[in-house]
Amino acid sequence: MNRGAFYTDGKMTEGAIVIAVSSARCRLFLDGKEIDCIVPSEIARRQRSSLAVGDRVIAEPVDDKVWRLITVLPRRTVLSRPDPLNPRVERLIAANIDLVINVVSIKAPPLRPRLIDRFLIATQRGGAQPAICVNKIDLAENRELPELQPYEQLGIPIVVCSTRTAEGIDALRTLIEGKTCALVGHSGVGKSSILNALDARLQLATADVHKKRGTGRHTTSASTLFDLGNETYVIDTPGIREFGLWDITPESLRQAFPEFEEAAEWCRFNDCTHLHEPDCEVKKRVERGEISPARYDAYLRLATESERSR
Ligand SMILES: Nc1nc2c(ncn2[C@@H]2O[C@H](COP(=O)(O)OP(=O)(O)O)[C@@H](O)[C@H]2O)c(=O)[nH]1
Ligand SMILES: [Mg+2]
Ligand SMILES: [Zn+2]
Repeated sequence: MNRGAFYTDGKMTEGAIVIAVSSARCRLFLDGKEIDCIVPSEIARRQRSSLAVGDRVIAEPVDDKVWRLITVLPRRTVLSRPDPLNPRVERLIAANIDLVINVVSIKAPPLRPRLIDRFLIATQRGGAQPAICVNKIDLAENRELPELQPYEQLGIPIVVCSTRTAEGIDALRTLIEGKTCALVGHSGVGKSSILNALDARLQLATADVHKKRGTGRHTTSASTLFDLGNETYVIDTPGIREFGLWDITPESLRQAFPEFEEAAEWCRFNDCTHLHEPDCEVKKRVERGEISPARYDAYLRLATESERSR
């Protein structure tokens, strides 16, 4: 992994990684210690797009307690989405992640597989690998999950788990081992509970802990990176209701549906969008059930939507 390297007291130290970001400050992991770091105003001003959890940085000590951030090192991958208030602005969710795990739950909130398509696009565009984690399987009346079949066919790892029964937690551990991962998904699906199940030392607040205290629903308010040991890092993120499409072109949207690729070679037009052209092989295969109609529907919806937002 690409690490930050820098000098302290004339000796080189490596591995400063951003574990949390707040206004004008961030927390760093450095040589196994957590340190407080000042974010200079020119970086802070653009903070949402210029500094993220998972970033590797160069920093220098100000005194024995506080450090100052100097540079953010180039990123291997990013996970970003448009700023909800200004869709033209990219907002980073995490940086340098190997694996983005979309956590969904069987119930409370219910499984809405269509959101997975957007998540896949956002992941693919940022350069990380995707995975799907289906939590709360203890609440399932039926363990068959036909909705997830198209994703399984795409070769996306799917882990079914429950933090109540501990089913699937070991499989999840194997999946994330040695990687930097981000848990993303709706609030309430169990992201923080999964982190607690992976490492009991974390004791992160989850929804019902706060309910008992009567302080209302707890929501993880900012992304935080946790070191699970053995080069395994997991980022807990606040609930993300959906991934907006940021700066997406018709070509990049088509690339996000790799199952269309082979069929597209047989479309009458080279630049077929598979929306309204005659002799479109993609549409024919959808009719024959060879390409998942649910995935084609998702493509249709995303294509019309990105056309509108252009
Ligand atoms: N039945 C069931 N409930 C769970 C499971 N995992 C988490 N929960 C509950 O779901 C709620 C939301 O969990 P939380 O971890 O805060 O979700 P987050 O918002 O995604 O971080 C809490 O009340 C948890 O106790 C599970 O596997 N089964
Ligand atoms: Mg949470
Ligand atoms: Zn076509």
